[in-house]
Amino acid sequence: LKKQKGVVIKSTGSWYSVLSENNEITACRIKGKFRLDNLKTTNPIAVGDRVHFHADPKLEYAVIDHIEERKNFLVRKSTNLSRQSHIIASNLDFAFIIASVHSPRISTAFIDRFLVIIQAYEITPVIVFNKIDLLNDEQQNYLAELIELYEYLGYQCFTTSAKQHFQIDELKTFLQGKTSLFTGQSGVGKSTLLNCIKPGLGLKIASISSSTKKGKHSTTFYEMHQVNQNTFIVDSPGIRELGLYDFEAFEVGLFFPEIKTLAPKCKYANCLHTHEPDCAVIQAVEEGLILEERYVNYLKILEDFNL
Ligand SMILES: Nc1nc2c(ncn2[C@@H]2O[C@H](COP(=O)(O)OP(=O)(O)O)[C@@H](O)[C@H]2O)c(=O)[nH]1
Ligand SMILES: [Mg+2]
Ligand SMILES: [Zn+2]
Repeated sequence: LKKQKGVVIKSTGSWYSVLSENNEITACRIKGKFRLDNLKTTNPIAVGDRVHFHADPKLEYAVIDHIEERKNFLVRKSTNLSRQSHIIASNLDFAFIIASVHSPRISTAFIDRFLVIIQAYEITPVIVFNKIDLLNDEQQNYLAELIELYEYLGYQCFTTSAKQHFQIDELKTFLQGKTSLFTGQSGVGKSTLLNCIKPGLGLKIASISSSTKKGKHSTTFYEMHQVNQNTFIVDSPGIRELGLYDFEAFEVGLFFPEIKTLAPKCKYANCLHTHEPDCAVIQAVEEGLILEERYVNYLKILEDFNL
Protein backbone atom coordinates (compact mmCIF):
# COMPACT_ATOMS: atom_id res chain seq x y z
CA LEU A 1 0.00 0.00 0.00
CA LYS A 2 1.34 3.38 -1.00
CA LYS A 3 1.47 5.83 1.87
CA GLN A 4 0.78 9.48 1.14
CA LYS A 5 0.57 12.73 3.08
CA GLY A 6 -1.74 15.64 2.60
CA VAL A 7 -3.92 18.30 4.14
CA VAL A 8 -7.68 17.99 4.62
CA ILE A 9 -9.39 20.72 2.61
CA LYS A 10 -12.99 19.58 2.87
CA SER A 11 -14.99 17.48 5.27
CA THR A 12 -18.56 16.27 5.06
CA GLY A 13 -18.42 14.27 8.24
CA SER A 14 -17.84 10.94 6.56
CA TRP A 15 -15.81 11.93 3.50
CA TYR A 16 -12.65 13.97 3.46
CA SER A 17 -10.94 15.63 0.52
CA VAL A 18 -7.21 15.47 1.03
CA LEU A 19 -4.83 17.61 -1.00
CA SER A 20 -1.42 16.01 -1.34
CA GLU A 21 1.89 17.67 -2.13
CA ASN A 22 1.62 16.79 -5.82
CA ASN A 23 -1.60 18.83 -5.88
CA GLU A 24 -3.87 15.83 -6.22
CA ILE A 25 -7.13 15.66 -4.32
CA THR A 26 -8.03 12.25 -2.93
CA ALA A 27 -11.38 11.22 -1.49
CA CYS A 28 -10.70 9.62 1.88
CA ARG A 29 -12.57 7.99 4.71
CA ILE A 30 -11.59 6.94 8.19
CA LYS A 31 -11.55 3.34 9.18
CA GLY A 32 -13.36 2.42 12.37
CA LYS A 33 -13.14 4.56 15.43
CA PHE A 34 -10.46 7.15 15.22
CA ARG A 35 -9.87 9.77 17.80
CA LEU A 36 -7.01 12.11 18.44
CA ASP A 37 -5.96 13.24 21.90
CA ASN A 38 -8.70 12.99 24.46
CA LEU A 39 -10.79 15.65 22.84
CA LYS A 40 -14.51 15.29 23.17
CA THR A 41 -15.28 16.39 19.67
CA THR A 42 -18.00 15.39 17.26
CA ASN A 43 -15.55 15.36 14.36
CA PRO A 44 -12.27 13.48 14.65
CA ILE A 45 -10.78 15.21 11.61
CA ALA A 46 -11.13 18.83 10.52
CA VAL A 47 -10.01 20.97 7.62
CA GLY A 48 -6.40 21.97 8.07
CA ASP A 49 -5.42 18.63 9.55
CA ARG A 50 -2.29 17.11 8.07
CA VAL A 51 -2.97 13.44 7.56
CA HIS A 52 -1.38 10.27 6.25
CA PHE A 53 -3.45 8.01 4.03
CA HIS A 54 -3.13 4.98 1.84
CA ALA A 55 -5.11 3.83 -1.13
CA ASP A 56 -6.87 0.56 -0.51
CA PRO A 57 -7.00 -1.43 -3.77
CA LYS A 58 -10.12 -3.22 -2.55
CA LEU A 59 -11.94 0.08 -2.06
CA GLU A 60 -12.79 3.07 -4.19
CA TYR A 61 -11.38 5.51 -1.70
CA ALA A 62 -8.26 6.02 0.35
CA VAL A 63 -8.10 5.54 4.09
CA ILE A 64 -6.72 8.04 6.58
CA ASP A 65 -4.64 6.25 9.18
CA HIS A 66 -2.80 9.06 10.96
CA ILE A 67 -3.21 12.73 11.91
CA GLU A 68 -0.12 14.77 12.56
CA GLU A 69 -0.10 16.77 15.76
CA ARG A 70 -2.09 20.00 15.45
CA LYS A 71 -0.34 23.34 15.92
CA ASN A 72 -3.69 24.75 17.05
CA PHE A 73 -7.38 24.36 16.36
CA LEU A 74 -10.54 26.37 16.74
CA VAL A 75 -13.71 24.77 18.09
CA ARG A 76 -17.34 25.71 18.32
CA LYS A 77 -20.09 24.26 20.43
CA SER A 78 -21.70 21.25 18.93
CA THR A 79 -25.30 21.80 17.86
CA ASN A 80 -26.68 19.17 20.21
CA LEU A 81 -26.92 19.78 23.91
CA SER A 82 -24.10 17.46 24.84
CA ARG A 83 -20.90 18.97 26.09
CA GLN A 84 -19.15 18.06 22.90
CA SER A 85 -17.50 20.53 20.63
CA HIS A 86 -16.83 20.62 16.94
CA ILE A 87 -13.46 21.46 15.45
CA ILE A 88 -13.84 24.18 12.83
CA ALA A 89 -10.30 24.11 11.48
CA SER A 90 -6.76 23.36 12.59
CA ASN A 91 -3.20 24.56 11.93
CA LEU A 92 -4.23 28.18 11.42
CA ASP A 93 -1.78 31.05 11.16
CA PHE A 94 -4.30 33.88 11.15
CA ALA A 95 -7.93 34.40 12.01
CA PHE A 96 -9.30 37.44 10.22
CA ILE A 97 -12.10 39.26 11.99
CA ILE A 98 -14.01 40.71 9.08
CA ALA A 99 -16.00 43.71 10.25
CA SER A 100 -17.78 46.71 8.88
CA VAL A 101 -18.58 50.13 10.21
CA HIS A 102 -21.50 50.05 7.79
CA SER A 103 -24.31 47.45 7.62
CA PRO A 104 -23.93 45.62 10.00
CA ARG A 105 -22.03 48.12 12.19
CA ILE A 106 -19.38 46.52 14.36
CA SER A 107 -19.00 47.27 18.05
CA THR A 108 -15.81 47.00 20.06
CA ALA A 109 -17.67 44.44 22.23
CA PHE A 110 -17.88 42.20 19.19
CA ILE A 111 -14.28 42.71 18.14
CA ASP A 112 -12.96 42.19 21.67
CA ARG A 113 -14.86 38.94 22.09
CA PHE A 114 -13.43 37.63 18.82
CA LEU A 115 -9.95 38.77 19.81
CA VAL A 116 -10.09 36.90 23.11
CA ILE A 117 -11.31 33.65 21.60
CA ILE A 118 -8.84 33.70 18.73
CA GLN A 119 -5.87 34.46 20.97
CA ALA A 120 -6.95 31.80 23.45
CA TYR A 121 -6.53 29.25 20.68
CA GLU A 122 -3.05 30.59 19.96
CA ILE A 123 -3.97 32.01 16.59
CA THR A 124 -2.93 35.50 15.47
CA PRO A 125 -5.97 37.75 15.01
CA VAL A 126 -6.13 40.32 12.23
CA ILE A 127 -8.93 42.89 11.87
CA VAL A 128 -10.33 43.79 8.46
CA PHE A 129 -12.77 46.67 8.12
CA ASN A 130 -14.55 46.05 4.86
CA LYS A 131 -17.07 48.13 2.88
CA ILE A 132 -15.14 51.37 3.35
CA ASP A 133 -16.65 52.59 0.07
CA LEU A 134 -19.95 53.05 1.90
CA LEU A 135 -18.82 55.23 4.80
CA ASN A 136 -20.06 58.74 5.48
CA ASP A 137 -17.98 61.26 7.45
CA GLU A 138 -19.23 60.13 10.83
CA GLN A 139 -18.51 56.49 10.01
CA GLN A 140 -15.08 57.37 8.66
CA ASN A 141 -14.24 59.11 11.92
CA TYR A 142 -15.44 56.12 13.93
CA LEU A 143 -13.34 53.82 11.74
CA ALA A 144 -10.25 56.00 12.27
CA GLU A 145 -10.78 55.75 16.04
CA LEU A 146 -11.12 51.99 15.90
CA ILE A 147 -7.97 51.61 13.84
CA GLU A 148 -6.00 53.88 16.13
CA LEU A 149 -7.12 51.85 19.14
CA TYR A 150 -6.46 48.40 17.76
CA GLU A 151 -3.17 49.28 16.10
CA TYR A 152 -2.04 50.85 19.37
CA LEU A 153 -2.89 47.56 21.10
CA GLY A 154 -0.72 45.73 18.59
CA TYR A 155 -3.26 44.23 16.22
CA GLN A 156 -2.80 44.31 12.47
CA CYS A 157 -5.68 46.14 10.75
CA PHE A 158 -6.77 46.45 7.14
CA THR A 159 -9.39 48.66 5.56
CA THR A 160 -10.84 47.14 2.43
CA SER A 161 -13.53 47.51 -0.14
CA ALA A 162 -14.30 44.24 -1.82
CA LYS A 163 -16.56 46.15 -4.14
CA GLN A 164 -13.90 48.61 -5.30
CA HIS A 165 -11.00 46.17 -4.91
CA PHE A 166 -9.34 48.50 -2.40
CA GLN A 167 -6.41 47.05 -0.35
CA ILE A 168 -7.17 43.57 -1.64
CA ASP A 169 -3.64 43.17 -2.99
CA GLU A 170 -2.16 44.18 0.38
CA LEU A 171 -4.39 41.62 2.05
CA LYS A 172 -3.34 38.97 -0.46
CA THR A 173 0.33 39.68 0.12
CA PHE A 174 -0.19 39.45 3.86
CA LEU A 175 -1.86 36.05 3.81
CA GLN A 176 0.48 34.59 1.19
CA GLY A 177 1.90 31.25 2.34
CA LYS A 178 -0.39 31.12 5.37
CA THR A 179 -3.54 29.32 6.42
CA SER A 180 -6.21 31.79 7.47
CA LEU A 181 -9.73 31.72 8.76
CA PHE A 182 -12.30 34.36 7.88
CA THR A 183 -14.82 35.02 10.59
CA GLY A 184 -17.26 37.79 11.44
CA GLN A 185 -20.93 38.63 11.40
CA SER A 186 -23.09 37.58 8.53
CA GLY A 187 -23.25 40.17 5.77
CA VAL A 188 -19.89 41.88 6.36
CA GLY A 189 -18.53 40.61 3.06
CA LYS A 190 -16.50 37.49 3.90
CA SER A 191 -17.53 35.60 0.79
CA THR A 192 -17.17 38.70 -1.40
CA LEU A 193 -13.62 39.23 -0.10
CA LEU A 194 -12.76 35.60 -0.70
CA ASN A 195 -14.03 35.81 -4.26
CA CYS A 196 -11.86 38.93 -4.72
CA ILE A 197 -8.79 37.21 -3.34
CA LYS A 198 -9.37 34.19 -5.50
CA PRO A 199 -11.36 35.08 -8.58
CA GLY A 200 -13.20 32.11 -9.93
CA LEU A 201 -14.02 30.69 -6.53
CA GLY A 202 -17.68 31.49 -7.16
CA LEU A 203 -18.77 31.60 -3.53
CA LYS A 204 -22.36 32.55 -3.02
CA ILE A 205 -22.84 36.15 -1.98
CA ALA A 206 -25.80 36.84 0.25
CA SER A 207 -28.09 39.67 -0.70
CA ILE A 208 -28.24 42.29 2.06
CA SER A 209 -31.78 41.34 3.01
CA SER A 210 -31.19 37.62 3.32
CA SER A 211 -27.85 38.01 5.02
CA THR A 212 -29.37 39.80 7.97
CA LYS A 213 -31.89 37.06 8.65
CA LYS A 214 -30.81 34.98 11.57
CA GLY A 215 -30.63 31.27 12.13
CA LYS A 216 -29.77 30.10 8.65
CA HIS A 217 -26.46 28.56 9.61
CA SER A 218 -27.35 24.92 9.63
CA THR A 219 -24.28 23.76 7.79
CA THR A 220 -21.56 22.07 9.77
CA PHE A 221 -19.27 21.51 6.82
CA TYR A 222 -16.21 23.58 6.42
CA GLU A 223 -14.09 24.05 3.39
CA MET A 224 -10.60 25.33 3.04
CA HIS A 225 -10.02 27.20 -0.20
CA GLN A 226 -6.62 26.98 -1.84
CA VAL A 227 -5.57 30.44 -3.02
CA ASN A 228 -2.25 29.11 -4.35
CA GLN A 229 0.27 26.38 -3.52
CA ASN A 230 0.73 27.21 0.18
CA THR A 231 -2.05 29.68 0.83
CA PHE A 232 -5.38 28.60 2.25
CA ILE A 233 -8.49 30.33 3.57
CA VAL A 234 -11.32 28.82 5.60
CA ASP A 235 -14.66 30.62 5.41
CA SER A 236 -16.36 30.21 8.76
CA PRO A 237 -19.61 31.07 10.44
CA GLY A 238 -19.99 33.92 12.87
CA ILE A 239 -19.39 34.60 16.54
CA ARG A 240 -22.49 32.89 17.84
CA GLU A 241 -20.87 29.63 16.86
CA LEU A 242 -17.43 30.61 18.02
CA GLY A 243 -18.49 31.29 21.59
CA LEU A 244 -16.63 28.56 23.33
CA TYR A 245 -14.28 29.36 26.14
CA ASP A 246 -11.85 26.61 26.84
CA PHE A 247 -9.97 28.57 29.45
CA GLU A 248 -10.34 30.05 32.92
CA ALA A 249 -11.70 33.45 33.93
CA PHE A 250 -8.34 34.67 35.21
CA GLU A 251 -6.90 34.12 31.72
CA VAL A 252 -9.26 36.59 30.00
CA GLY A 253 -7.04 39.49 31.01
CA LEU A 254 -4.11 37.87 29.24
CA PHE A 255 -5.85 38.55 25.96
CA PHE A 256 -6.28 42.28 26.65
CA PRO A 257 -2.72 43.60 26.12
CA GLU A 258 -3.27 46.71 28.24
CA ILE A 259 -4.64 44.63 31.13
CA LYS A 260 -1.95 41.99 30.78
CA THR A 261 0.75 44.65 31.08
CA LEU A 262 -0.64 46.07 34.31
CA ALA A 263 -1.85 42.86 36.00
CA PRO A 264 1.52 42.10 37.63
CA LYS A 265 1.16 45.37 39.56
CA CYS A 266 -2.11 44.29 41.18
CA LYS A 267 -1.97 43.35 44.85
CA TYR A 268 -3.33 39.86 44.26
CA ALA A 269 -1.74 37.51 41.75
CA ASN A 270 -5.15 36.09 40.84
CA CYS A 271 -6.79 39.51 40.55
CA LEU A 272 -9.75 39.58 38.17
CA HIS A 273 -9.74 43.39 38.18
CA THR A 274 -13.42 43.63 39.08
CA HIS A 275 -13.49 44.94 42.67
CA GLU A 276 -10.22 43.92 44.33
CA PRO A 277 -8.30 46.42 46.46
CA ASP A 278 -5.07 47.86 45.04
CA CYS A 279 -5.93 46.76 41.55
CA ALA A 280 -3.60 48.43 39.03
CA VAL A 281 -6.10 47.84 36.21
CA ILE A 282 -9.06 49.52 37.94
CA GLN A 283 -6.76 52.39 38.84
CA ALA A 284 -5.63 52.73 35.22
CA VAL A 285 -9.25 52.80 34.06
CA GLU A 286 -10.00 55.55 36.58
CA GLU A 287 -7.00 57.52 35.40
CA GLY A 288 -8.03 57.12 31.77
CA LEU A 289 -4.95 55.08 30.87
CA ILE A 290 -7.11 52.13 29.89
CA LEU A 291 -10.07 52.88 27.66
CA GLU A 292 -13.25 52.41 29.67
CA GLU A 293 -15.02 50.80 26.72
CA ARG A 294 -12.38 48.08 26.55
CA TYR A 295 -12.63 47.50 30.30
CA VAL A 296 -16.43 47.21 30.07
CA ASN A 297 -16.00 44.66 27.26
CA TYR A 298 -13.58 42.75 29.46
CA LEU A 299 -16.16 42.66 32.27
CA LYS A 300 -18.84 41.46 29.86
CA ILE A 301 -16.69 38.54 28.78
CA LEU A 302 -16.00 37.70 32.44
CA GLU A 303 -19.77 37.49 33.01
CA ASP A 304 -19.89 34.49 30.69
CA PHE A 305 -17.87 32.54 33.21
CA ASN A 306 -20.66 32.57 35.82
CA LEU A 307 -18.30 33.47 38.62
N1 LIG B 1 -20.57 48.36 -0.92
C1 LIG B 1 -19.97 47.22 -0.59
N2 LIG B 1 -20.69 46.10 -0.45
C2 LIG B 1 -20.06 44.95 -0.13
C3 LIG B 1 -18.66 44.91 0.07
N3 LIG B 1 -18.33 43.63 0.40
C4 LIG B 1 -19.48 42.92 0.38
N4 LIG B 1 -20.53 43.71 0.07
C5 LIG B 1 -21.95 43.30 -0.02
O1 LIG B 1 -22.40 42.87 1.25
C6 LIG B 1 -23.35 41.81 1.14
C7 LIG B 1 -22.94 40.60 1.95
O2 LIG B 1 -21.75 40.05 1.42
P1 LIG B 1 -21.28 38.54 1.69
O3 LIG B 1 -19.95 38.38 1.04
O4 LIG B 1 -22.32 37.56 1.32
O5 LIG B 1 -21.13 38.56 3.27
P2 LIG B 1 -20.79 37.33 4.26
O6 LIG B 1 -22.08 36.94 4.89
O7 LIG B 1 -19.86 37.91 5.29
O8 LIG B 1 -20.15 36.25 3.47
C8 LIG B 1 -23.45 41.55 -0.37
O9 LIG B 1 -24.57 42.24 -0.85
C9 LIG B 1 -22.17 42.12 -0.93
O10 LIG B 1 -22.29 42.51 -2.27
C10 LIG B 1 -17.91 46.13 -0.07
O11 LIG B 1 -16.70 46.20 0.12
N5 LIG B 1 -18.62 47.24 -0.39
MG1 LIG C 1 -20.62 34.22 3.22
ZN1 LIG D 1 -6.29 43.83 39.18
